[in-house]
Amino acid sequence: MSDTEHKSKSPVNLENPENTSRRKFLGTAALTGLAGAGLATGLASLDPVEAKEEEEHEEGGEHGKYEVPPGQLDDYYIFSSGGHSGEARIYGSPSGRTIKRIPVFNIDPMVGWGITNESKKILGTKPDGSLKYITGDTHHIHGSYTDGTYDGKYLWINDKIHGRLARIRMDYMECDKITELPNIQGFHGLFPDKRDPVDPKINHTTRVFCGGEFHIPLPNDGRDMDDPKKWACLFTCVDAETMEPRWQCKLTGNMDLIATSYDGKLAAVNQYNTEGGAVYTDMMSAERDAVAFLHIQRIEDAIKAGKFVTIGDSKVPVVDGTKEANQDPKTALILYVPVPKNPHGVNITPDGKYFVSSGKLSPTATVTATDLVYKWFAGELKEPRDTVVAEPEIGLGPLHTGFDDKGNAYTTLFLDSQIVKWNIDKAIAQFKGDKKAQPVLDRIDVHYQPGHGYTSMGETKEADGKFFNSGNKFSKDRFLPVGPLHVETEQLIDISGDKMKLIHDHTAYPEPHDAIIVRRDLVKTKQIYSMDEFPNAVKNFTDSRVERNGNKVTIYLASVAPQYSMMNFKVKKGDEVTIILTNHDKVEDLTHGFAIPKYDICFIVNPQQTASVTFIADKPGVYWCYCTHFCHALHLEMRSTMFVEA
Ligand code: RUQ
Ligand code: CUA
Ligand code: CA
Repeated sequence: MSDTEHKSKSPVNLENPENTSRRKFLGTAALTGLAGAGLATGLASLDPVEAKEEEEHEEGGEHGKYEVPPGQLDDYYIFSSGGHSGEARIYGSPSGRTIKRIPVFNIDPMVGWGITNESKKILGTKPDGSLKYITGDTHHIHGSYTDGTYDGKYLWINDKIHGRLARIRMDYMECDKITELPNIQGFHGLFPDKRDPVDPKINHTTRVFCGGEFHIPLPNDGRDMDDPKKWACLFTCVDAETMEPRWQCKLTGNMDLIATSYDGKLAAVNQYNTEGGAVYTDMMSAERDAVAFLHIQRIEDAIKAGKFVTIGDSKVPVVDGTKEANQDPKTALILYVPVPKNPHGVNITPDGKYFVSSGKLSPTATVTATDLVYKWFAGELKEPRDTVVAEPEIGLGPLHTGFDDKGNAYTTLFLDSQIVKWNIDKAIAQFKGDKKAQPVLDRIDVHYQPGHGYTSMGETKEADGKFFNSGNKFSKDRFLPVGPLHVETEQLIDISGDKMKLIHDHTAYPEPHDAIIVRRDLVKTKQIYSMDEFPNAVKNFTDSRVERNGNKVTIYLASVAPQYSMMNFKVKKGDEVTIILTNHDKVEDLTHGFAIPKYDICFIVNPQQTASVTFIADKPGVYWCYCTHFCHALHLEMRSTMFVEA
């Protein structure tokens, strides 16, 4: 691609940010039926040709400035969800290079996730030993906090399909625990608390909050199937260390995304289906839905006081957070703040003062003040809406908001295919009646239909105002055509100046949602395992052996490039065979693989790691076990032979 072509793809017509032609076109189409029809028209009307024309009069771009030359490292990690691939991903930023894919809910034969006994134990199995689920849908990934910023210990990520929460330990960047939440379908938003909600001395993450999006009968065992009025959604609090659910709370309406306050005391959730609708027309019937604020200490006090029920087989206490049960602010567990219909996204400003939720079907963002939320809980405000301090019009289809360090917000506009930069103080002034206040400062086109957007360190008190990443849901013409399935576009935007500048596009295999941008100095990984972490490690080469116990056979194997510790081993047809392999290489990056043809075995062992597999030797014959991971000049020769005697 030539230099001029690069340049033509940079920032937008800023002369009159409110009125670019495409925006107008889409805007009118979308507004004609802001709900269902509008969404459809807005999408269909954006054809690549029209978008190209729009770019002709764009200018700017200092591409080289952001390049990460060969041998240089990126300044940031981006930890991203992988959508219905079921995985998590790590990119470097600003380069956009993919550094790692972390299998979580999916199977990954490269590393052996879902194949080794260790990973199966984390994933969960049926009584016959096969995996309970092989699918997952990750949307939201967030890190653990100490003192309001990332401490590099854990990441948490959701599985929307089966209602599971997974934890990734950040030293090895591997999933170490998965918890299935009871009585949940459509587990969508999650957020860790930023400090203990109850004990002010504990200034790090202690709990992870999980929102339930789909109403279901409680318990979902065949009862109440014809009576959606009885279905409900639960909010779940999971212990950050043990990963056990601590409690659940029943809400009126559903939960979409979650944000937590910097003082640890509040969790906010946006609700698009306060109607409790079972079909989408019902879900859009109310003019207003809500952002709900959960008072964590009051909920936990209620549990201590025994005011809870349990549901079905679950032992987890469930408190009643419904509207009817929480009329008196002074005792209410939850504040429901009405906001324009079907909101999406809720995010807190880095100074902790405001929660911002977007309209989705309304061209507005709603700003709620944290201190006013506490005033409501103290009984000092008349109406829940009195906590709202601004509701600026920002554009069509607003979804997610990121923040810089200067009091500005950056919101993705799905229908407009833009990012809008707006100032929170100006929005508040406008809401108070200042007619001259212009909250919207800038707009930039993105390609196309952005879903998530997030800023560098923007979910911490150390927001640095350098970058915004736009996670676009449609790439259309941005990359070489590869058949019907398009890759997604992630676009990096420089937000350090007055005007946003598009830096580059990178591809993302479908389909990332939320992500966080973390300064690299906050992440400290270990490059080599410690052999002691594996109770089953084959610690000495001389420990290599075949051990038989009835028809159960254990093969103790070790590896040092380019060989396995046994040239061959023998088992009998019908044996249950467990192979334990410890990699004795200590050199960083010296990973070995282990594959057995026809037995569907493939996994790796990183330096000093132990992994094991168990299978039934049901096919007699000679089977070459070989190293799959390039490790040595004699990598192809690195083999062992399994003889299965008939
Ligand atoms: S939600 S755009 Cu999970 Cu916005 Cu993905
Ligand atoms: Cu060991 Cu390749
Ligand atoms: Ca609704």
